[in-house]
Amino acid sequence: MTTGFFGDIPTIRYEGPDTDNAFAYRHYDPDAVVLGKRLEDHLRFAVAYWHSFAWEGGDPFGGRTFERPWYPQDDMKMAKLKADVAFEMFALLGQPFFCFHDADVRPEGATFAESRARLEEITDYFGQKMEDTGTGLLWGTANLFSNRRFMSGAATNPDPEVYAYAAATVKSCLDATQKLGGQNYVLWGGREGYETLLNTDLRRERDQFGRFLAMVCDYADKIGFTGAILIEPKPQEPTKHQYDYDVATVHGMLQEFGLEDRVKVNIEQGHAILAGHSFEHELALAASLGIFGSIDMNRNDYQSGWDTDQFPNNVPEVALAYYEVLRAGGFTTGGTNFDAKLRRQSLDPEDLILAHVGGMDTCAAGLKAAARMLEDGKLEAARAARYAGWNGTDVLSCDLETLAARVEAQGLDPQPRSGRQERLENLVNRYL
Ligand code: XUL
Ligand code: CO
Repeated sequence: MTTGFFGDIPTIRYEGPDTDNAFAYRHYDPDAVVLGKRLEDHLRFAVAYWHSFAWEGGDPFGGRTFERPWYPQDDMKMAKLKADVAFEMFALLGQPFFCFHDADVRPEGATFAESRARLEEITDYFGQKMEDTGTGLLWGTANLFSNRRFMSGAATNPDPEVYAYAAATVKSCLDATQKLGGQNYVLWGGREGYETLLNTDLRRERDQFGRFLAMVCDYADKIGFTGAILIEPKPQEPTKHQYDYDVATVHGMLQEFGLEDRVKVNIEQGHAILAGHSFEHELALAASLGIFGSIDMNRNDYQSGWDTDQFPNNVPEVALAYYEVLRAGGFTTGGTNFDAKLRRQSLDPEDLILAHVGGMDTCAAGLKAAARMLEDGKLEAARAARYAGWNGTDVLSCDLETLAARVEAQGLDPQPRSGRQERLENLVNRYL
């Protein structure tokens, strides 16, 4: 028996690019083999529980626009109805994974102990449904930013009791993630940052953050959590300045705290744009630093300058992102989480389904284009050719004086060569 929430919306299947059926995949054929791997195993799609089921359609100028049978989200009966509907959607879409925060899945209790017990109850409820449907958990995480107790941060809060409360919260969420076989655990520094430097001790807050992260890793090791621990960089919003600004900043912090081999990153498209980078820049940098983990796939509205978390719909952009993912060897524990929400006028259950259908198709088309770029090899050959001069040279092991002497002795007069950017851009367009 189903909840009936999705009415007579059929299970979404692959029908190919020519179908006229809105409720079908045009590009996402989970079983199609690309570069020796099934598309489903490449993309590893996940639904973000918070945007799809907990967010009520509010914005800074107005409240809830959606009507859902599990509102108000204040008791466990509603939490279970929400879970029933969520798993119905995973099944309709054929989504292999989902992701959640504690706050998305259970109402907060009157005490911490009650909140924890409720999380455990819903964890068991999820566990049964995951077994029945074959859905996996891509990652779990803690919401350390919505409740007013976290208004000045969690690990970086000036109040040690909040730090302790955040630690207890992360422990309960790691336990839940472990119990559900989660493949990663994500820490997004929701309010780890500052609103004004005038009241902020940067050194102290940074040390708190480092200690907190080390504690999380130690506990993950202790309980035998074999998934990856991921930090999700974001430069600002909600705070004016977030400490996990971008991939480079996070890598610096990890090195500072000796955790660069233990912690990786979950990179979100919109956060990359807010930081003044492209998504592919953040992906390529993380891969080059050995900390690439997973992605949150959405898009920002390029006019708003805000993290609008829209479903992806731009194949060329997505293709460049997956090109970096494939160059990095593809996902291991990571995957493609749709940290994307409907627009607040998209009221209907079918909007929720079609948003995911479009997002998945965009990603599938992008990944296939990226695979063609890689398979053809022209882009990588051009990159290799650009650096060919370095093959067999000892320049990197010389000192300043040796090189100075060599330049004069050999009369070196290096001639500039074209970077051939337009040629490469034209080449990319051929695969799309
Ligand atoms: C916020 C954001 C979060 C994280 C998980 O911008 O992206 O939803 O993905 O806390
Ligand atoms: Co995100």
